[in-house]
Amino acid sequence: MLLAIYSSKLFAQQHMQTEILGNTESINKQGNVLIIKTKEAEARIWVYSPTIIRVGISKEHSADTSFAVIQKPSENLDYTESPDEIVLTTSELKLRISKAPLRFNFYTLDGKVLSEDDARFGVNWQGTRVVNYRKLYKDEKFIGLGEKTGDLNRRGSSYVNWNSDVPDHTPKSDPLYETFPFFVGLHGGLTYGLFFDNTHKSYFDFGATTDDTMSSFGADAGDMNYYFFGAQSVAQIIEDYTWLTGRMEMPPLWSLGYQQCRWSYASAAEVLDIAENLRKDKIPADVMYCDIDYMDHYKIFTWNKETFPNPKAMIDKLKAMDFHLVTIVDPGIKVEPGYKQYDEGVANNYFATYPNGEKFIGSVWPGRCHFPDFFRDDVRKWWGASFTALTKPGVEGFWNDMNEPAAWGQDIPWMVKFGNYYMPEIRNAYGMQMARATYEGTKKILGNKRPFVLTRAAYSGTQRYSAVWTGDNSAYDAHMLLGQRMVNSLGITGMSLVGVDIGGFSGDPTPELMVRWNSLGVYTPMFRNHAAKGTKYREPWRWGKDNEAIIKKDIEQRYRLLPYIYSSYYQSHQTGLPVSRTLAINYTQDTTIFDTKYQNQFLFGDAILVAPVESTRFTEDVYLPAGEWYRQSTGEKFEGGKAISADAPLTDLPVFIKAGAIIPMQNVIQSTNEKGDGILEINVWYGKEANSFVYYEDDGSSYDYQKGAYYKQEISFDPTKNNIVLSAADGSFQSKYDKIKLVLHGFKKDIKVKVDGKRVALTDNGVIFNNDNKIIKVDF
Ligand code: MIG
Repeated sequence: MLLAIYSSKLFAQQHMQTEILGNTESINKQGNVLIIKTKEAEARIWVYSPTIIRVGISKEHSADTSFAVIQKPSENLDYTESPDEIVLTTSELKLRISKAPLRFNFYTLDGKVLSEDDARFGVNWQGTRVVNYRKLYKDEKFIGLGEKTGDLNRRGSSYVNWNSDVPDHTPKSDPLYETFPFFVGLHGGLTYGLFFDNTHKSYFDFGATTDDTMSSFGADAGDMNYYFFGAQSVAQIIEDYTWLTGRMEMPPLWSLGYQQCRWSYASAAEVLDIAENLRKDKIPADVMYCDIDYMDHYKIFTWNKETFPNPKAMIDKLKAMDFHLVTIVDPGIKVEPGYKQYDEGVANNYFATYPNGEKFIGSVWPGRCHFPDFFRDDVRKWWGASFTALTKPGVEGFWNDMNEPAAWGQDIPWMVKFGNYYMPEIRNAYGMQMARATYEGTKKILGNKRPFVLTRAAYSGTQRYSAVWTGDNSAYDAHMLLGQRMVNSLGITGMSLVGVDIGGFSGDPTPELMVRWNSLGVYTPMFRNHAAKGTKYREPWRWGKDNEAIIKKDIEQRYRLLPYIYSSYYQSHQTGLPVSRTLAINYTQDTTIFDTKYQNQFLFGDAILVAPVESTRFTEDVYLPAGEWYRQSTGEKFEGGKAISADAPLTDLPVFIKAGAIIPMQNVIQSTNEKGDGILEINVWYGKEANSFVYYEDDGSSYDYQKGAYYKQEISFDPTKNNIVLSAADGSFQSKYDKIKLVLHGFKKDIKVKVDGKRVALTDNGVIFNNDNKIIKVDF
């Protein structure tokens, strides 16, 4: 008898159990939360906004914390109850909850299905592992998840989130460095979003392995905690998601210029030499980087006394040439008594430990290292204050690397503790918390100056603190295209300021690939040339005179476009809409844009369509969505809704302008410090439909814009009224452009133009007038 009980226990231990969320046992409203209990778990439902409903299903209801979410639920919670179901309604959405078994099904107000639980399996557990199976619709597509390999449409693919250092990853590798558990589903002409806010190792399957009947998402542990977004456009879903998780502040203008990096410029002399060369060859640039070799034995917050003997003198010289310096920091603090950060960290118990309290040691660049516990407020403050070692001599940008966190061997023991958390619970948020510490600390030190922070590892919400780049890519064409898809995908998940290593980190690009990739870099939100140790030098003049001329011309175009780009960042700051936008944002229902042939194309800001092209191809099929388009370089006009064959020589990436576009530009300057000729060139491309653009400007470096020191002007084009109107500017900032030049593209040849009622002659299709900060009306 005893033996029988004993062996059945053993049996239970050896075999995994599956528990499926069962029947409702009680329903309770407590304030603004609806609580539904079943035998297995407890579900809580909150309404965050009319288009955002949160469902939290938990076995134990641990503390309700989030690294991502910055909003509180609303007070509204309206529902009705019948014997079979609970129906929760907002002004935009309906959530029908079936009671037995407990399942969650979302509809539009007029009853169209957005997303339903799989009636059989819904939410279920195996041990601590929790999964939600949802119905998969025949035509359903999926986009999102941020930095992921694969196609734009993620249908038929599965992914894992587990922040990892993956040098030499391929266009198929997964997981990579960052975790953004947010996707958008598209079916039947409808849209919805879903954010699974759980930092454990997580899993998404978009019909890859369930005979095309279910999609699923889940995690190794933690709650089934998700936010459902029911807005009926991808742009509105992104706006809602970034309302929930935060938006970026205005970036320093200099960070939008050309950035020159290498692992590593080995000495102050070399850094200065590269900067001087950029100026000598008149290649516009704003940023130089120091990678890990500027440090003394890779000790964070130190300088190598031999190779960088006088950092301030070096940075002063860079500043005199209008360069800003970004330096790298890694999380690993070298175990070395006498080293300030080590001593302070040990004295205050700032480092991660084993369960017995012993400090964890992992090996990285400095050798044996401890790892700061960035989940603690006091540790973040300490880390942030340490940046004075870099800010004192004048560093203004802070590059956070290796924060997955990486250690040689790559698998930090799961029993390592960060405060009360074991590593697997929060690994995916470590990099984000490091970037947060860096951002909050340097912002405090720099006073009213905007720091630039760049991080490799990230979690949802990182846009509040930092830019990201896509890690160690490689110098071949497929990687260039993959990088573009990742940039576009990161944009869906709230990350607007995003870059890839232009040229490919590992390996050596051919001159053609370098030139091509640089021309794509013009239209990459963050434009940084970077390369690994051991590769050939990558700077614009290393490719022969002819190639240098192309690279230079393309970088000049980036600087010409900065007024448009900066205004696009203002949109990201205001609405969360990214600067690089997959066509799935504006042309969601056009199935052709998901064709793998066209899936890398994107809109850069509102109106510039860019088609990435491999370096070995000199004509390319480009799909132009509905509407009319102009080739930027030739002005040739095309009817959209079809693919065209576009010339694509290395000198001319296929770039198209949407009819009706309003694109503010400026003359070529060598850096964002330079004032230029004082003329804001507003390009209007004729179209049949009215359009408007919000032009935005501020000092580009301080937070005064948050107190009204900006210049904001609406520019509208109306072909039915034959006019273009510039509104008076909003805000207290004085524009740096004292003249405006209006340039008309695609208008009738013999057009007559009046500015504020007075006839003026067109020169080079343009009219020029003073920027007196009053309404200006141009009739044509
Ligand atoms: O183990 O700092 O992704 O951009 O140049 C490699 C050296 C560490 C990885 C980063 C890369 C950087 C490199 N780092």
